[in-house]
Amino acid sequence: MGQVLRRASSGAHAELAGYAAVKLDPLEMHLLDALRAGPAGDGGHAPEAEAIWRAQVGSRLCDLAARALQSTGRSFYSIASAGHESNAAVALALRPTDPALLHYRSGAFYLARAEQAGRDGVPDILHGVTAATAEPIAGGRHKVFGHPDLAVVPQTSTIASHLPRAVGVAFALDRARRLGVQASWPEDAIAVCSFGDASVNHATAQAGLNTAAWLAHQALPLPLLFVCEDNGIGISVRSPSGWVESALRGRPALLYERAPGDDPELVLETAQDLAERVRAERRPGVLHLRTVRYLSHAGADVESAYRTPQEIRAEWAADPILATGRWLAAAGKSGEELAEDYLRERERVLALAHDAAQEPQLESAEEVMRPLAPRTARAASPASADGEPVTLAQAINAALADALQRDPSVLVFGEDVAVKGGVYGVTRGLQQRFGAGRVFDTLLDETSILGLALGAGLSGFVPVPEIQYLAYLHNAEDQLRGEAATLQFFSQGRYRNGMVVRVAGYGYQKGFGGHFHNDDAVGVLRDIPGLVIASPGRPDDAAAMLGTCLESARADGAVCVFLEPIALYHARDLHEDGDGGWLAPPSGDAQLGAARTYGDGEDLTIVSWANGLRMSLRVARLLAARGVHARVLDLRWLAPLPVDDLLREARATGRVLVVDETRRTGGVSEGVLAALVDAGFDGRVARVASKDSFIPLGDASSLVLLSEPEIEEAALALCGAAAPSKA
Ligand SMILES: Cc1ncc(C[n+]2csc(CCOP(=O)(O)OP(=O)(O)O)c2C)c(N)n1
Ligand SMILES: [Mg+2]
Repeated sequence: MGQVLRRASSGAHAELAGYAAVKLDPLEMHLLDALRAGPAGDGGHAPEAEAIWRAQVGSRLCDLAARALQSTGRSFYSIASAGHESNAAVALALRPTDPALLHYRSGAFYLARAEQAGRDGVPDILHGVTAATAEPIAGGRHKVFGHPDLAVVPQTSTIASHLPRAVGVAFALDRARRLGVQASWPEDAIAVCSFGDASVNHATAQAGLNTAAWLAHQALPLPLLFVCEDNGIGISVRSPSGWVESALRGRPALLYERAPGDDPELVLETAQDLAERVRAERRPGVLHLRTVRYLSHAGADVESAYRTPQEIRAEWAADPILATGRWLAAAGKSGEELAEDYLRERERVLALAHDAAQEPQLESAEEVMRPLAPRTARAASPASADGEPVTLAQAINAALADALQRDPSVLVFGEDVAVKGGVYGVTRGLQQRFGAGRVFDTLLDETSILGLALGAGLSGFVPVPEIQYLAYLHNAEDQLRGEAATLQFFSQGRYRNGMVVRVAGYGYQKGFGGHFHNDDAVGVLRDIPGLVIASPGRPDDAAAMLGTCLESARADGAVCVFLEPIALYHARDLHEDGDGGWLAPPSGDAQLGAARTYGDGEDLTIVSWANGLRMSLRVARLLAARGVHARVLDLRWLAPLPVDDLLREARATGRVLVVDETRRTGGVSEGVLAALVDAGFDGRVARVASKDSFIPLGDASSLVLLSEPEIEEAALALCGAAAPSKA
């Protein structure tokens, strides 16, 4: 029996050191006693039970090793999979190439899948626990389950935040096949995501489940297996009896099956049946896996504060390892053999834990940050050179058409983008031209729109989702911040989700719409590590910058936000009515992170972007008439800020006025001023910005938005010239 259940033995036995003495946990003692007491059956062969046993025991022992390491300060994260280990059977019901986005208690799933692929996953988990650089996916940045060769994509610890992405992965699977795009997964793969019972209530989980059902309701293919690992509790709060089932069962478009975690054989059978249906019918299903939770919520959680000892002990009888032991016993293993096997594996895992604690951790900020999505100074080859002069909206439309034409993996989607062509006509005609497979309307949920992009980007597409207004990005922001921007960081670039998120934003819509259509909150984007923020004001820049963003998404996996000034979409003129000064052919050159300079005035450098650029150019002309010669620097990129260009133009005049249409607090000008100070710029500096207010309806909007007279006044003051008369 030992031969059947043994893994390759580690040479680490010799280094057991202090860990050899780790006392048996009462949970282990119960397990061993119960195993030994069990009757042996008639004999036979149960290879799946053996594989499940190995994964379950390995996972449980990793949990216990994490505790032992924590007691000596060598573990940094000890949230256990203990009690959930029947999820190993779910892994066996799937293929090791099926993309998996796992719950933090899916350790046995991970080990079972690793073994399917011929890998011992125990060191992977232990290296995660000790934040060792040897950990195969995050390299010491987080304790996750993930591996590039196992199609296991690492997840953050933000509960349920991976469900919208999982929907996106499943969506991409069949869309890739339909469009002939090379996907990251086999054509007949299905996606799987697991999560806890309390997490079902989270808005993000609801978004994922709802979007899956919304797609399936329309008979769109969505091969996704949701696995709810229901231990009945979320930290200390119990899920109301029957609630999880009613919340998961109540969606007719989703298949639903439940399985008891203390019957791994039934879990396997149920998961196999359900996975087969999901695979064959290309429709989503929910496996409701009832489990127990051992070893408290996590390391620092004192379970006795909310559960009685009797209650805790009562769950020991439902130990999934014991259940698999009984399955094996029925196939002829003796209880003593099983107990011995457990103890031998215990010794091996503790030795590996000891080894893991000796492994190096990350040692420099540079090392930590290396896998952040790179912001390479790329520039797309300029689009059609000498076209007709067009508006900003037309230029973006042309650039999208160009991208769709050139690259079959580009997808354009969002609310109202397809049939209507966007609220402002920016995507008009694209669906007719490129088809509903590539340009499509989504449901009304920004979290799900970004989730589709996250999954599609991960699967080989270059998604271009649209967020209709900046104000509506905020309720979905974690999908960008916590998910999109972190993927390369937590996977050392082995998984990527390059995308270009188009967002319509900023104020100046002549009183229309109030705050929710005139939002200026870009601070929420500027601090996201690795995120690229492009914000063009002019048509030529917009086309070129969109091309650059797409190239960065494709080549570097860059996550780009393309922030479009609504008020300039249809602007034609710059100084006078009919001058056509804001029209330009949709060509140009826009290297990532490179600003653009207008004029060579030597008295003052005005630094701005988007609506502020147009206002600044207009003010510069007024200033010239008063003998003050300004040059205007269009930042164009809010992240990375074009610091070199900024310094060059600042030093050329010695005076800088930052014209910031966003709010004074948290606005872009704070970053510009800080960059000047950091670089030791010793000239004169001032800024003007919009007020720290939400933007009201009607004419009152002009009371809080930055105006041209304010810019002019500040410029003159900075240059020591007389202010214009207010007449
Ligand atoms: C968005 C978010 N809110 C709160 C938390 C803190 N938190 C971590 S685990 C957890 C409970 C989750 O319970 P459940 O979904 O049942 O999973 P379980 O831990 O029981 O497996 C909470 C509240 C979090 N990680 N993410
Ligand atoms: Mg729970």
